[in-house]
Amino acid sequence: MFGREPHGRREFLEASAGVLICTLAGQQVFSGEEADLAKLTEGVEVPPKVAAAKGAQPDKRIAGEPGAGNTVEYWIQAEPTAWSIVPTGRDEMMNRKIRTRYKFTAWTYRPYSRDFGSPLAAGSIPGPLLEVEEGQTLVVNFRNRTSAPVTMHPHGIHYAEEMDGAYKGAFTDPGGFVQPGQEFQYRWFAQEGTAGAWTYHDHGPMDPIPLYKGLFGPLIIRPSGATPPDQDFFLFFHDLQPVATGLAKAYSSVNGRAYAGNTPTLRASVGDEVAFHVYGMDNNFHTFHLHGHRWEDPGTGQIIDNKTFGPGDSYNFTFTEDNPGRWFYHCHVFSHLHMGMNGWYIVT
Ligand SMILES: [Cu+2]
Repeated sequence: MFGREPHGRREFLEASAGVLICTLAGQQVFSGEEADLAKLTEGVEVPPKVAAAKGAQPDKRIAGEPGAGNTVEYWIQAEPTAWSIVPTGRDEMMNRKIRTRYKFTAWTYRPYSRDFGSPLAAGSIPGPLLEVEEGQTLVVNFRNRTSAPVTMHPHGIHYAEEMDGAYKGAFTDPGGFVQPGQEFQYRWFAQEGTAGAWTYHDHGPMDPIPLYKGLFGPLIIRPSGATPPDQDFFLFFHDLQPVATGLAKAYSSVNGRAYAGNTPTLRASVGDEVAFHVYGMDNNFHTFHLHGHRWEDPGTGQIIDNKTFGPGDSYNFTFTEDNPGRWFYHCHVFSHLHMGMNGWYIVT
């Protein structure tokens, strides 16, 4: 394991990892090459409560939950998806061709119709927007078609311990260890006081590698009866590292894509009420910077145009659009910016 040729410094910076041994998924792996999750899984013991449950579904309701009829239900399957990080093959910010490889097999949360009848969309990074109002129960029927135990763990919403979707070693509940081919029904309650933009992501025993491969998505809880803004943008800032992609180089990406023209091109019109929901979904701190604009930071009341956020954060702000043009949004950490963490915001 230790006899490898070291990468050159340039490669090291580009990969921001190189061949380092690090602990991921509770085991030591080379951060500079793709982790073999099926193989790593062989070394993981099935937790006792998971083995005892034999696939039976717990029915865990939160006190105060309304009855049936006030439930929003989704069918979501975790599955491998062929994914291109740079579909145009170009970086529009620097007007250049990308010459390194940028395709890999992602793991995605893919939405299906009732009872997993048929897919509603292609698998994507991030997964589908889960939408619910305060006072409603969110039920997610989850099926795992990847090669490792994975889960869905939500932020912000209210849930019983059994619905946490987190691996906890010997204390793991069945929802925290959904094995390949198995299903689990998560039940989460959007009680009063949970309104906001949140995330859901894998929190299984291989954490964080399945998340690094794309298993995360947005969850929004709106106040009851609230009208959505004219534009609602959900942007995940995250690295796609060799340990997750098998590619030689790391990409700094927004929603699984790198470089303007590949990352989401956002569009709005003057007068629109515009809401941004920006997430940190890797091991880094990022900033959100938007050209030609400024807004009141909800936390401090200051007028700003650049905001730092960290792993697991969701940063939310709104403004009324007043400035037409072709603008950039990007992370202001320069290495991230130039490894692809930038995109267009076009206002007409
Ligand atoms: Cu960044």
